[in-house]
Amino acid sequence: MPAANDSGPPSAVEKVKAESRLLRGTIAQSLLDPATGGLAEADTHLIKLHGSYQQDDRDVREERRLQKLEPAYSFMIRTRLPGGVCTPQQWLALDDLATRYANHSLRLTTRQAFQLHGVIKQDLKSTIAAMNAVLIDTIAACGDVNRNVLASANPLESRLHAIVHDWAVRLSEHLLPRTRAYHEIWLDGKPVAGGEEQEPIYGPTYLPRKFKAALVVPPVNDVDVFAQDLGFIAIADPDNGSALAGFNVTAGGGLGATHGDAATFPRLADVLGFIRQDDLLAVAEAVVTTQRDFGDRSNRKHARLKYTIETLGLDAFRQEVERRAGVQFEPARQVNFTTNSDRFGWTQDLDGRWSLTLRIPSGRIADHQDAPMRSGLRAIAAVHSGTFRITPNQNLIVAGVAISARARIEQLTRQHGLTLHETASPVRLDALACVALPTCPLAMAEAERYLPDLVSQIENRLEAHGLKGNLLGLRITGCPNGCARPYLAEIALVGKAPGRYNLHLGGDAAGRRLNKLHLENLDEPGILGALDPLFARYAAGKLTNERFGDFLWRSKLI
Ligand code: SRM
Ligand code: SF4
Repeated sequence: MPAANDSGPPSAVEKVKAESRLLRGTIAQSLLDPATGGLAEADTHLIKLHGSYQQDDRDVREERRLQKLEPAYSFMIRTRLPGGVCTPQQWLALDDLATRYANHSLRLTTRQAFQLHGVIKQDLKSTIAAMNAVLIDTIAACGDVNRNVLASANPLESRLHAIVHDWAVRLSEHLLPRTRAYHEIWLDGKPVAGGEEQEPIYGPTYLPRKFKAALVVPPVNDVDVFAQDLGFIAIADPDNGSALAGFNVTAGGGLGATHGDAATFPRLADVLGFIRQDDLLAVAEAVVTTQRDFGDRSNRKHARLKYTIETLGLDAFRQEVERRAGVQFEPARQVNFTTNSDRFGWTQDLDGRWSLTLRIPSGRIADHQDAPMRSGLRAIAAVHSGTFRITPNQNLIVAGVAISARARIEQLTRQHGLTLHETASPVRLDALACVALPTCPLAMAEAERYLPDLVSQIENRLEAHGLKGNLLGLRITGCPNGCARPYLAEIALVGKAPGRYNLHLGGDAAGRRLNKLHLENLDEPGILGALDPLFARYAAGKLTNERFGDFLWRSKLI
């Protein structure tokens, strides 16, 4: 095997990690510094591995600059929640923290986690400690480590879902950092004596870049497995559909890109082959350590596993993983994915109980005048005895509802405007938007705040062409980093500048195909003007049940 793929000296972040004493840095001191609402520069990198980002309110950034004030610093906190499952008690605790310390909203993310926004430095420790008190941690939710592990959303749906969910939890635990820094800083844990601690999987500088893993149960590809660094596609036993034969393993997916930099690109994962389920942890660890040793530590824009695989070559990468894991990949098994969307409304679980999938626009749980969603979910949590499950499409499943409780929960959803799953158009139900402004420092344009209006405009155009009830996947992000996985959507808008977007077209309905850049730097009239004639062609020429993205490719319109 060739040596690591570094293209120059280690990046500044590598130096920060190396000098951090396993993620301690000076975070504890930074938290106590009254002179600023922010952290010391090096600590802003390290705190990500503890599950938090320093941000500032971009809506008031310029005003504060003119007043010669420092930016309005606050912190986003992200949970680690393998497969997105929490209890009603945990829900109520997070909801309470949103009121006490954050901006009165909870944000469900595209990786089945919660985010709190707007927590000030003085409240950071209390908030993280309160989360841990209800057994929700934030370690490794962000930063250069394995992040929250995704799993197909409803473990109660079949025995296979339950097995796969258990594997997601085991994988997440297996790849957790072993440093005690988190406990020392946030939970008043006793300091560890020098030399006692080790990071057996990561080593002292962790990974070159973020790392993401997902497990999926076909035919629903809700986790968008081909967008992940590492994926496990569950293969049912051919003789017993509720038993797990093993997994097809995928590697090297990733979506982040930079406008105008052809060396960065979205990439679908390759399939490495099939493994037995007992080999999952060994294979995962081998992929992680291969990336640890061969990933580019000099250029962070070239440091994800997808670039490591491009540089090494897929065969060499596969052989290295086999050697490290002591596992030979068998030929991949046949798999069929039909959709990457959620299925809304009530479904019955394996054990006879019921689950209700609710549409949460952009995953934002807040009280709006016409839809007091947060209050509604709090009321549901107070009477619910099952679990809540966040989907990778930012929606929410009220899971494991006893038949006797169904009517009460149904009534609460109606009282609180949680009924979009019954009233919204297919395009509105499926649409994803990343957070973007005002909290995301990388946003070039609006996403979450623009989505409702944008969808209304697109609904009008669809209706004009008789396509009102059509299924259509729309995703929007405020920059090319891809947090709402836009490059897999039939229609995607990727922020370029305030009010301006690149238009990508042609993803499929199941997250197996990247879309294509169609037009650049469009304002809203430009976007609608580009889509309108394509909708007209689609209405006139589509085959029965043919999706818009498929039609565009077949008709050579993109
Ligand atoms: Fe993301 C950075 C939000 C899922 C690719 N992402 C960010 C940051 C932290 C901005 C920053 O670095 O300062 C955003 C915080 C905004 C805010 O105010 O909350 C952010 N990403 C999100 C979330 C909340 C979007 C959402 O609307 O749900 C998702 C949180 C997931 C979680 O719970 O862990 C989120 N981000 C994703 C995904 C989708 C996925 O993982 O399936 C991707 C594309 C897949 C991938 O990683 O390739 C994604 N986020 C990025 C990137 C580009 C990485 C790259 O390889 O270039 C960045 C920028 C970076 O890392 O430098 C980024
Ligand atoms: Fe921020 Fe860009 Fe991610 Fe949107 S896609 S949350 S704008 S980093």
